[in-house]
Amino acid sequence: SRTGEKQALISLSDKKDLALLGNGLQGLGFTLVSTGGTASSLEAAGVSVTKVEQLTGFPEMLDGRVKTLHPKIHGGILARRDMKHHVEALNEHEIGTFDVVVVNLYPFYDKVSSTSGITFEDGVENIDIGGPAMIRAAAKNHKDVLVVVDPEDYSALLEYLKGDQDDDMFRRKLAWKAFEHVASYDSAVSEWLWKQTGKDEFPPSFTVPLSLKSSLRYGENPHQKAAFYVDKSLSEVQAGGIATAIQHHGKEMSYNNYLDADAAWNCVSEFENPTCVIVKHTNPCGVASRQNILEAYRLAVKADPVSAFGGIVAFNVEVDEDLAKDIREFRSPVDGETRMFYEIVVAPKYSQRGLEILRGKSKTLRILEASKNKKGKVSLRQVGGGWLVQDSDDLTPQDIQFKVVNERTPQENELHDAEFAWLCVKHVKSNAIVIAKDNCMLGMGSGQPNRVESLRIAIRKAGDEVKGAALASDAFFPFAWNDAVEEACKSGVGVIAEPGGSIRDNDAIDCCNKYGVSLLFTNVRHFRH
Ligand code: 93A
Repeated sequence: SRTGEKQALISLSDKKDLALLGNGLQGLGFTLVSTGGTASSLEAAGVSVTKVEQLTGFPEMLDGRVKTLHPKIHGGILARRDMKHHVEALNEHEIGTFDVVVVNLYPFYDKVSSTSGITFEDGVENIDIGGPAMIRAAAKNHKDVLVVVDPEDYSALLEYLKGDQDDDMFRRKLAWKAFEHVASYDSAVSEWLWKQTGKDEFPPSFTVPLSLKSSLRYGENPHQKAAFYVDKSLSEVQAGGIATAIQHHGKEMSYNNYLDADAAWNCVSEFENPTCVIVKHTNPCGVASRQNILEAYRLAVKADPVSAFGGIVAFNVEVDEDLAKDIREFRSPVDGETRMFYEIVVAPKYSQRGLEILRGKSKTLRILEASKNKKGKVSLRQVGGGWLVQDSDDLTPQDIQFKVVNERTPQENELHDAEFAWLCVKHVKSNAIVIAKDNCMLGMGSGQPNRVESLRIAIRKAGDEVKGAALASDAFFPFAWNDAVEEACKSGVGVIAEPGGSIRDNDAIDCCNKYGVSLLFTNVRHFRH
């Protein structure tokens, strides 16, 4: 090969749209140089190609570990075209330049996170060395080399090459994307290696490879810029949750929409029976489980129709025709007239008719189809100058013992109500109080800086139905007499569930004995700050 000839270097694991790329480049007069597998695929697509080994005079060796690591490749990428002695060196060693480098890497994260599992040796073999070297070299020399790592960019590349305008910003953008590709790749490798040291507990490796999913119109408020990133450390099959949800209809998701949809989806996903959760500002304001999901939906709205208006409605079962009709038509229990309005509906599935009907409710209603969140992930929160990391709160009532600590043994149904309230309270911002009965949340108090205030709000919302209901508190009661426990007892609840552990636990026990209320200690706290 001679300098001056237009050459493109192509080495791809993901061969998507390779024919389009190869034919496009060939049509533009490029000579294509490729590694073994890529060369075979190009030939199969009718594109003529020079093998890397023909260029280097070396075979691909060491089981492919050394394919492209050669001065004839790297010299051709890295040489500065504007420096005389660089050009002279190329001529002296008969090295041709590359104007285009298209590489994507061994599918490392899919391999190591595949459910079938792979051996340590296989994992190591999947660490790509030559690919990142070419990508980094081309990105460094982006002034003269166009570097592409994403099949989505093939058309833009070909369009660019067809034109005769040079555009530094286009080149820089490709270089940025190239380094991002390599960085997230290396993050995945380091995270996996960290786990192989047996230290997959804490602290976890901090290289969460992120990839930009979309820019958002704005953040929490219109004057804040915002964007949404997805966690690339999991393969698509493994990743669940709101980040991978499919949007079938409606206005673009906003920053707050993502937060609220996440809260609603996380909460509803925890219930076994058909359940509806309605969320407002990340707090559930209505939760109900019923064998009949229509009933559950109506009860969840009725729990607090004022809050539910404009909320996020989540289901853990399919939205079928009947349910969709009800979501469309149901009138606010506040005035019996106004149709309920929602920002988002989230569900694991929609029947075809169900989806059609919901689409007809409004142009803006966002309809999301989500798959279950994976347990055992870490949660990250930002504070000024740093990040806090913790295991996600995966405990459910099934993992917890509800221990009766006073004289009154609760009825079977009261115990069940306490467990239901417990699952709800876990998803409410602290200080959190939930009152529930018969698989339905009747009232909740959230986010108040003292527990008594949250309790009063919950009792007020539950109204007359509080009698005989279960009350759950996300943390223990610091005081009992003339305080939250006594107010709860006086309201008429039948059972109280709380973690216990206060130095005044005995006051809480005595107080519940006096009023004939059952007291359960869970030994587990569900703060949510
Ligand atoms: O084993 S490597 O790290 N050694 C290399 O020299 C090398 N050069 C390219 N892997 C290398 N590659 C990778 O091979 C590329 O990143 C690409 O993902 C893959 C393409 O191989 P093939 O064309 O044989 O399918």
